[in-house]
Amino acid sequence: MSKAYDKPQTANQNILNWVRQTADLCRPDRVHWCDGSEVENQMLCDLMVKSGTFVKLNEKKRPGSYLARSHPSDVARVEDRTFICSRTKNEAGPTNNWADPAEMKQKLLGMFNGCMQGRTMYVIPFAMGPLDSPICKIGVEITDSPYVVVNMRIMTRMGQTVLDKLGANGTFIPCLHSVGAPLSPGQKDVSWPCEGDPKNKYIVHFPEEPSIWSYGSGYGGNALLGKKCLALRIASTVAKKEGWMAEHMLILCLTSPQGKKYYISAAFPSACGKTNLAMMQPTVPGWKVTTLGDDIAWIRVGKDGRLYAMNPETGFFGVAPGTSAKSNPHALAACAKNTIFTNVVLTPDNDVWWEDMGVPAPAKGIDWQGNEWTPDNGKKGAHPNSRFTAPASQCPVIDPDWQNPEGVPLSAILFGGRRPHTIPLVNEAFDWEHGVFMGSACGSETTAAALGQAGVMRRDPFAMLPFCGYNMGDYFAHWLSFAQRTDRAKLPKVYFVNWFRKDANGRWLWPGYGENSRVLKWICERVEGTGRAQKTPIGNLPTLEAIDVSGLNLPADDLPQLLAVDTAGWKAEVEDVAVNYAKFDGTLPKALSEQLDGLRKRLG
Ligand code: SAT
Ligand code: MN
Repeated sequence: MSKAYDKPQTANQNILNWVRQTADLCRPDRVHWCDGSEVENQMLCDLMVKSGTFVKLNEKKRPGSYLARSHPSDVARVEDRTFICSRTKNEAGPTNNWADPAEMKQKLLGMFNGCMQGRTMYVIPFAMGPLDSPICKIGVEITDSPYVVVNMRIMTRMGQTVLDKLGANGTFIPCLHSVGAPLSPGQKDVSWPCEGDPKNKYIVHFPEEPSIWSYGSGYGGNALLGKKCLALRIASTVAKKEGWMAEHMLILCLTSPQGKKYYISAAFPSACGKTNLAMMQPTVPGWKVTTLGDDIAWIRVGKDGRLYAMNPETGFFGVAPGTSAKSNPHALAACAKNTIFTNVVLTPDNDVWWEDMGVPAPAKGIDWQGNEWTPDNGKKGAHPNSRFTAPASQCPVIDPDWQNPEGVPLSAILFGGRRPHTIPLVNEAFDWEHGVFMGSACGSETTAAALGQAGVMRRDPFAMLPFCGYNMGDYFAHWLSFAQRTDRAKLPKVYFVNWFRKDANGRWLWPGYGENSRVLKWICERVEGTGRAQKTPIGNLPTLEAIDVSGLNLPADDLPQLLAVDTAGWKAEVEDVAVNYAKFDGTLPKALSEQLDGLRKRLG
């Protein structure tokens, strides 16, 4: 390790003290302060190639890019090992794992004691949001994983510029991470060190402090602490206090043939197509989509009373399988260089491949577990939650305002999920309260983004079930409060969309991807007051002629099915939402139980 980087370039006593205390606790062999430079990045990548964590990809085909393979037990977020340690259980609410903060801290102090022996401790100063944004938040992640450092460099603004911004007196959110695999003297390291026992993994949030402690996993949202831990769980608690919102949403700009811009944010659960929608290539002639973010939006009331959304991240941590020239050409372009791939197939020419990439599988390759693989061996080559970490700046349709410190004014907010039945293609809320009801009633089939069974329908309000850092009943109330925080007429219109409908035989009813622009076009027309809709018991649905399906060759029956009100299905939906609402006994806002009753009555 180059000595030149070991000297902290900061006079901030809070950071210096915390780093010293943490080094005393974790007892690493070395401490490295990350400056975020190109030289440092290259040094770490070379180090990981040497240690076997990284495979350098073909420099001609995939410049500056690497492949990592995780331990088979460490492939996704661990929701059952994620804790919100607020003062009381009630503050964490019925949807979070809670543990007493003092007891949890004691337990963690024991686990972190000596946990970095034989390793280097990296200090990563990082910012979520442009440094000059009024809601920019600064964190410092301490980690023993160089893989985390190079990923954080893509996903956040990281390094010396952040220390400079903090100055001597600035405050930051401490984020402590360890893979939980100390090395005894002479012990040989493995390519993906982590805690082997799933029950010893801990992703812990202390919202009072605030601080984050993560132990045992090196993967994604468990380890890149700026993302779900800080920018969603902790930020949601800060946002509640400060009067803004931290949401699991993409942000896109749709430009009409007349050149008018409509900014739209959309909340879908993990691995339900946020990245694809954020970068979509519209099939409707004359319309254009540009991308501002694919996962997280921080939203606040702007000076003009409209809601402004800002992406706190600088990269995409996207699901690889299914990403193809058809589904998302711009994501493919974004990961053409300077990208880290995790758990995909290595091809014989040292490039990457995954299922449904839209190119033929290599005759043989190395699968995500490091074994020889052929397309006919009956196993998936890439893990279903394999990922690419790519700089947002490399997306060919990145929006010119994606780093605007003020964010962009929202015309519409979308909610959605994977729902094979009942939920129509698109449904417009009657008003803000009905829109908040729609968000609170979100459900989706589970995906491989979290450990556990995929394909099971669960309620995932606002796509925030795994990410809300406090009592979700209070979170619903916070959403409702925006009707009082600004002039209602300035609030974005709210929609529920569902690209995942199937017919009785399991056939997809809607082609999705770029064709979703047809739905977005209708939404813009509604914003303008020109789009046609009919009032139904569940919301304002487009009339059959209102969605532009020219050139689509949709079977005649499909659009009517996609836009029908399935009364029996909706009655079952209402009762299922009621079961979920019952969890929030005491904190469920009255406005939402009234919404549910209203819907029940309208369905007859
Ligand atoms: O949480 S991750 O960043 O690993 C991915 C996701 O679930 O959205
Ligand atoms: Mn996500």
